[in-house]
Amino acid sequence: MIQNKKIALITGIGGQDGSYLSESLIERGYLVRGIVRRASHPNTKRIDHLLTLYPNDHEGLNPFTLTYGDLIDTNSIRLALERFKPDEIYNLGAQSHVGTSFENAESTININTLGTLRLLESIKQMELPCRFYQASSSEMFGSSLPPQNENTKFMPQSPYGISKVAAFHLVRLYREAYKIFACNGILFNHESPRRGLNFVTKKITQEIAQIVAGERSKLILGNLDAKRDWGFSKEYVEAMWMILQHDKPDDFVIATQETHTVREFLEEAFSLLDADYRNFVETSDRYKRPAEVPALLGDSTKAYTILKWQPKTKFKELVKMMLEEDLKERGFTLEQAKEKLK
Ligand code: NAP
Ligand code: F7E
Repeated sequence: MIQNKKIALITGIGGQDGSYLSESLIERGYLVRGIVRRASHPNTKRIDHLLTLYPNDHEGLNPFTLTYGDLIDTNSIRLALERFKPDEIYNLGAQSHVGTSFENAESTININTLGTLRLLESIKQMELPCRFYQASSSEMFGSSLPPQNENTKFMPQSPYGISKVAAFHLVRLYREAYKIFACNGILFNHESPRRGLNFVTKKITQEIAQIVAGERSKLILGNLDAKRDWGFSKEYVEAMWMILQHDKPDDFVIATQETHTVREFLEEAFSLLDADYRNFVETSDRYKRPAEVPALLGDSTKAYTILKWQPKTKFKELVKMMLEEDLKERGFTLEQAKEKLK
């Protein structure tokens, strides 16, 4: 705390959620501090607007400051904690792609599970009086039947899911054994125009925009029958903050309580352009996973009852927002895009 300003440290600050959370916390008057990995090419595209507003060349009361660090590097984590002395830590850093986790299982578990352990152990050893948020995931439920809530059994179906289950239990253990204010937000899929390019929603809306712009003719996808509960990232980061403001540390499911197949996402997106997805979409085994999570549908009654958190943006609005944004980037409105696909 500096002059009554709370300090929040975010890992994964350059990711989809990290960027929205940074904006939200700065608006609430926090001093936001972030850990980014050193990269050979800039990995801060989603937060460059904040770096322009608040240049990274001084610290003190600057609302936004970054430091290099890595969840696989304990020393870098310790240094960041010692330097910033955060009141709240949001652990959003992860190898977050489920498909990739089958091929990069070891690094996924190193970053997602051991990275969480490195943070918790540092907090414990340093006796840091902070609150800790862990980005847990609906992927932990795996093949458990929907609807899923805080009491549903974890049956993960990927190295990613397993990495998050182990991290979930570490958070619970450090809360109970060492009285650390550590919480799990079990968030169902959440998307936005800032979503990474190889997640299915963004892949669909971006590649439709490319078809409209004449840059490609087909969209090639994997399993179209998987069901997901898709919400809007900007609203989900509010839930993260609310979880840490609650008077006791606890775990919460965050979801829209609606589920749709990938096929329905395609149907909705193409119908906004008066087009039939079947004319533009092919499937390939290349994008299918060795094991799949068939259906996710969250029951977020606990978050609604205790935190009063509720999503506003539902499926249709989300599809439209993402498609419009990708079309806009290529200079098209929905109406102009319709003409192009005729
Ligand atoms: P994202 O866009 O993939 O962002 C992940 C961030 O983690 C990136 O900034 C990435 O940096 C960083 N990172 C990766 N490896 C790191 C390492 N070794 N050390 C430090 N930082 C590292 O993910 P997101 O969608 O914002 O999700 C945020 C968190 O919520 C993740 O933990 C994810 O697993 C979890 N989650 C997401 C969803 C969802 O639907 N979005 C649902 C449930 C849970 P680089 O740019 O350098 O790669
Ligand atoms: O896949 C199917 C795929 O990669 C959704 C992450 O944020 O949410 C996300 O994980 C579904 C799956 O997200 C393609 O098989 C079909 O059934 O967009 P996704 P995800 O795997 O649900 C959870 C909650 C997280 O925590 C994760 O970090 O779509 N699908 N065809 C495809 N998926 C991709 N990526 N690409 C395809 O071509």
